Amino acid sequence: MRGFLSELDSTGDLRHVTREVSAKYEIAALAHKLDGRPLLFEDVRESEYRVAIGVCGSRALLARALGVQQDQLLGRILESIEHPRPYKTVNHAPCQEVVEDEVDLYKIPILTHCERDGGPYATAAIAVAKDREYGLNASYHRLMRIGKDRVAARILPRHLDEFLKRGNREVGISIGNHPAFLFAAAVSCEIGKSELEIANALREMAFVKCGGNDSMVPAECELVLEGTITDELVDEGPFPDITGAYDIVRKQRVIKINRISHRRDPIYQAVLPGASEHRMLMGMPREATMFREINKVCTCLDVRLTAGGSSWLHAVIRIRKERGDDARNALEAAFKGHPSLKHAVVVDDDVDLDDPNAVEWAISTRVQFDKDLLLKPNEYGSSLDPSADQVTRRTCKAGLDATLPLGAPRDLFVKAKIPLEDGMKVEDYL
Ligand SMILES: [Mn+2]
Repeated sequence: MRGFLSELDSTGDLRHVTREVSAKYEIAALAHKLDGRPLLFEDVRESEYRVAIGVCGSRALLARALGVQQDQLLGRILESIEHPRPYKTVNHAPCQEVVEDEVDLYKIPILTHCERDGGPYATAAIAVAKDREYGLNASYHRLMRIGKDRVAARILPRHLDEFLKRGNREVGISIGNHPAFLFAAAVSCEIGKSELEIANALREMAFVKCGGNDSMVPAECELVLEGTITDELVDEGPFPDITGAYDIVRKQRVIKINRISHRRDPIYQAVLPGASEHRMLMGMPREATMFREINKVCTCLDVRLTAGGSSWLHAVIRIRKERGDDARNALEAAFKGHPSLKHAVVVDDDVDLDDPNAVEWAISTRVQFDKDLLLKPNEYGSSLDPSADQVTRRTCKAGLDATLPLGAPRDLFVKAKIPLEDGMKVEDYL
């Protein structure tokens, strides 16, 4: 992460906050006002650490971190998921420069974000666990600090949970990571496929073994919490999820932290819940899987999970229409590529899917609802949609075909062009 922050500094894209701020609400409040922009807080009242937030807060930042153009992102991501690359390991690593004599989580500026939060929460914590057969797995777990050496961890029934059932309790929790690792850890792939290798395929990076267990963490990360997942259950939450609305309180496991190591002059990293960084990291891997599925049935040019749909529930799909049923097939494929998807609109290649007004324009001028609306009642949907049945997760999904019928008189549907506008510089006139 530190190298990427320097790159951002070199172009003036990292905002430094030198004024003293509190880890309780104040950092979250400013980060919320400046959503999407990377910030470095240099003077935190409660801690010696600096705090970075929003490091990967936009597509432009992720593209820059991975060294690709924005329109190549989804392709690059799919390539790394399909062709993970074995990484180098090192014996000495910056993240182990300083080993704390005593574990004390109160020295770390774990932020308190929102009004009703159950406590201070680590939001950019990536836990790496090891299994003899499956190898190393990396996944995000929000961690609520409940003591000097204890956190409550939200562990969904996914890979870490499966590792636990197989008797693997030791984790290396990495905080302060390069966008490539932040992104790779957010990818959902099959068990046994290592997110560490996906990260290394996105951008070469080395890993180091933890000092007190057999897990591995990125050598260049800022801070490592080595812990043991216990059987003790405590109330975890409330805490907001990707939609920005509060998630319920659940009984979750306690992780006992046994060892803390970090870089000299460490930087703690946070992701603001529900903000653009959270939405991008969680949503973009699903854009990639939708992109893959839709391209199996037609020519898909790009996919967006929209900001208004929390980068999770609503999508816009841009296709080059070649057959009459392309849009319908694209919708079905999108629901397959992202099972939590609730609503999708398919547009033609002349519509800018990053402009909500352009998408609405396509809906307003190209849709006849009796023919173009696909309703899918009683589907299994997202747990994050409060309007879905909260017990069964049943929901009604909808797709909209906002593409022109093949053979429609295109002249009636495209925007009129003003001849001199392309290449015109407004500065030459004002
Ligand atoms: Mn996994």
